[in-house]
This record gives sequence, C-alpha cells and structure tokens, in this order.
Amino acid sequence: KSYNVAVVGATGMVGQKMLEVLAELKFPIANLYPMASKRSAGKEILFNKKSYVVQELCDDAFDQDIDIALFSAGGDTSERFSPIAAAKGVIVIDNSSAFRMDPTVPLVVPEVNPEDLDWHKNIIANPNCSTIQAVVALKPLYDAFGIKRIVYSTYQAVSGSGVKGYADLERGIKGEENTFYPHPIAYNCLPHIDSFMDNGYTKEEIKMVNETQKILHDNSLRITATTVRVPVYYAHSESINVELKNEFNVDDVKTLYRKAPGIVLEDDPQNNIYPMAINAENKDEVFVGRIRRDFSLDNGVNLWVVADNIRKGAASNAVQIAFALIERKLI
Ligand code: A2P
Ligand code: 11C
Repeated sequence: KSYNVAVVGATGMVGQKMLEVLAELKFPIANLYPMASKRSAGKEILFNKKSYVVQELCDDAFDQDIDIALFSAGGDTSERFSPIAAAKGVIVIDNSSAFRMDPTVPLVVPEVNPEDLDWHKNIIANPNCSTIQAVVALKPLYDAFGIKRIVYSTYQAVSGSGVKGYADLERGIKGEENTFYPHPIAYNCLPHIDSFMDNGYTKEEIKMVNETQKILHDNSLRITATTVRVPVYYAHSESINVELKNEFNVDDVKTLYRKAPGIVLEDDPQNNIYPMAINAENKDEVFVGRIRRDFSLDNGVNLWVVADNIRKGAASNAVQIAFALIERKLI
C-alpha cells in the first residue's frame, strides 16, 4: 500500500531534508503534496527526480486526499493548520513545539516510545532535536538501571536556527558582522538558545527537561540543562551526566549500546575514537562514546552523544514516525 503525503514547509531547511529522507528511505508514496507559504506557491521542487509544484498552505489545502502531513513550517503555522488537517482525517506529524507538551498529543521517538503512537488523535509531535538524540541514548540506561537525575550540557549546531543561523556563521567566518545572533557565532560559544525565561533558563533548556520527562513517562526525573550554540554547521553534541538508580559497570553499558536500536557506539579513546559532529552529518544514527564512570557519585555515568540535528533531530525522526504508524497498523 502507498500513501498520499503532504510536506508543509517543503521549501525550508527541515522540509527539504524531509523530502530527501522520504526518498532515501523509500517511504511508500502515492502522491506528494509539497506546501509552503504564498511566497513559494507555484515554485517547482524535485522529488525522486520528478518535479512538483509547491501549493500554498490554506484552509482548504487538506480537502485533497491526503493521508499524512509532515509539518515543519514554524509553531504559528502548525498551531493554525494542524487542527484543520487533523479534523479532516489527516495524520499530522508536527516538527514544531506547538503541541509537544499537550497531554492529548503523543511526543514520539520511535526507538524509545513507539507505543505512544497508539493513542494519537491525528496529531503526533516530533520532539526538539536536542531532546531526540538524548532520549535515544538514555533509554537503554533507563530500562536497565533506572535514572534519578540528568545534567545536560549541549553544543548545538547553527543549522538548529535554520537558514539564518547558518548564514550568520558563514558571514562570521568571512569576517563580516553577525545579523542574526545577538553576538558573533564564529570563533565563539553562545550560552543562549531560544529566548530567556524569568527563571534564568532558556526555552531550549526547559524543552529538554519537559520533553525528556514526557517521552520517558517519568515526571520524577530530576533534570537540568545548559544549552550552548557553537560554530558548527550540522550535528548537535551533548555531554550527558546521568545518576542511575542502581549499580552498574561501564562494560555493561557499552554492551547495551552495541545492541541498542538507532545507536552507534564509538568509544575507543586510546585510538582517538569518539563521536564527532563532522562524522554524524547526514546520518540517522545517534553516536555515543566517552562512556565513563562519574566518580563523584555512587552510580554516575558520563556520555558524549552526537547526532545530525536536521536528520535524526528533525526530518528523519518524523519520517521514522510515519514508518512506525505503518508498522503498528495505525494508518
Ligand atoms: P516559504 O519558503 O514559502 O517561506 P525555514 O525554517 O528553513 O525558514 O523554513 C520554513 C518553512 O516554513 C518554509 O518552507 C516556509 O515557506 C514555510 N512557512 C513559513 N511560514 C509559513 C506559512 N505562514 N504558511 C505556510 N508555510 C510557511
Ligand atoms: C536549536 N533545538 O538547535 C533548536 C531548534 O523546538 O523545534 C529546534 C527548535 C524546536 O536551535
């Protein structure tokens, strides 16, 4: 069987990658409906070497025969149009933050909580990129040893801010002034992703806390985060310090990661082997390494976790959700 698929935001950075991944993973598509704003309507885009005309996203866009819509056109667009699509029977996989914490909307990473797809009501949320790679790495530890507390410190690529962030790094490297970030990003690190809240945290940091608890179904998890933008084009890197509930040994953790779905263990420090952003680029796996005991705790472990923020962190996870819907006979 094949499906009619809309990609909303098809001209954007994530939307383009969604098209690439749909083709690469051979998602069974009958008809494709690329959609974007009025600005791009009528433009032609290529998919599987065939040309498609971009449609304007409007109230009656979902009157067409569409089974699945992958949305990546910003929170406001999702807020307005996802419910319209869902009411017309379209299953929406939404990459924005608009519905992630809505208790009636599953927030899904297929390696971690595919069972949450079973209660969807036509909108499924794709988590934030920095959360996706973190929970893929945490799930095997959670199941095997239990988790008490997590400390996230992230090193996030400029592509997480879309085309404008990417261009600011290019400009900075050429010696030109920044126009998007509040400070130069070239040769610099900005402890500032998304806007600041009254409690001193950024929204990105709070997203990591809330989304991790929701995906792992555990509001008792104690989590703190510092999220940092670094001068890297693609792939987020994360230092994750985990306090486990039970005793563990490091070799067992490595064995778990050798078998875990969606994970590649890269952990041979004597040979300078550990996950790096430049190697994770354009891959769908989450790379885990630098696994070592945190000697300051009874049951502490440190991880270094890297993944392509536009692929596994956004487009690929959304496409994998679509595949999981088919596997679970939910579509
Ligand atoms: P458009 O190209 O027509 O502006 P990015 O995150 O890379 O900036 O991409 C955002 C994506 O979301 C683009 O495809 C953009 O389309 C689309 N988009 C932005 N605003 C709207 C809107 N109001 N309606 C539909 N698509 C939108
Ligand atoms: C970043 N994580 O790297 C952000 C981008 O909630 O989908 C994704 C924001 C989101 O800037």
